[in-house]
Amino acid sequence: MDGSHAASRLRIVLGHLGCPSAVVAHPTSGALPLTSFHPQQFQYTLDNNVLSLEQRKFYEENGFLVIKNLVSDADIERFRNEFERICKQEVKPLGLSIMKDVTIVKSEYALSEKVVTKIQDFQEDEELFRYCTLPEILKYVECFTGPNIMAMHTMLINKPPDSGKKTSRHPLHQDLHYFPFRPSNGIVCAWTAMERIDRNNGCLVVLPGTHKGTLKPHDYPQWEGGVNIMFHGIQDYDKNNAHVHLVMEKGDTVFFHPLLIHGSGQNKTQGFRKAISCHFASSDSHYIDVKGTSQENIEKEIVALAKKLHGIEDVSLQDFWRFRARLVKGERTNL
Ligand SMILES: O=C(O)CCC(=O)C(=O)O
Repeated sequence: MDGSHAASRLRIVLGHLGCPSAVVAHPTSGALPLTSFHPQQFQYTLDNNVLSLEQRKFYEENGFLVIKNLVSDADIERFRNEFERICKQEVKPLGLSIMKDVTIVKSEYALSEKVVTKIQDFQEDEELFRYCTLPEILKYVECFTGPNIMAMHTMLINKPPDSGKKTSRHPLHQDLHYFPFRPSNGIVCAWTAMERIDRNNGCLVVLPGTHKGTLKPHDYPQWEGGVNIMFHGIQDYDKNNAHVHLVMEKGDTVFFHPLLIHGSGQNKTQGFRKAISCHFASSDSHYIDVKGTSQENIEKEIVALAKKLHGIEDVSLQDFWRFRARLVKGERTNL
């Protein structure tokens, strides 16, 4: 089936449904050594005078960069308010996915902030989508994607207090596993802490330098307490690689490469730990067919879910991404 046709059909089907689908640190640039870096080898960042040389070297070497205090309190307050409105179903943005923790997914609890662990695909929610268009975010994104920027994947993560089963953890993974577009160096995630986030409430943990490796096979981890839907993890990685816990204050934003191995810990507090994020890609990127690759398992899962929830058939992973993708700067040249 022609991709753009499938994507527009998906849009129509979700339009008919008209409701959310019930699916389911701070190390600063100075904190890690820059020993093995050679200036002539810039391959993960572009020339545009936004990053200092030190920041650029840091990203090249480590695959992530934290920018302190980037998003204002006022904007974060607006994102919080909109998240509450979505949870109360006062607004029902088209295409939005609402996820619940595996320990409560089958319970009768009415939708509320205490039940929703993540919302994804808020591209049709004007208020939340503002995050993806903030000039202060795009200024940094452009250092990795270049001037033609697509917002590909949006999330607001509301990590719940752990029930004791450790299901609030996010297993170590590489985001590229979910993406059928390349090149990987033209993709970057912006992830903003909506409050102070540390090891107590489940901060991000990153394995510096792993963006230089390849995409590894992912699958559900064998966790006793259960695993959340789509939380695939890497089966095999170098356990000796340094693990860095990103302690971040409200408004701090980390930009990271889609091959960087990362995850997040348990939320041991009684609060709901919030972060907002978007994966951006250069619109000059291209889609790939993931059949026959390690990404085939995630394609099958997403396609099966679409069939189960919306009765949609004949869609590929690419169709979902075409449906989500929005131009936020420059020209839509390809994606
Ligand atoms: O915010 C988190 O806990 C981690 C989110 C994450 O890594 C993801 O959803 O891919």
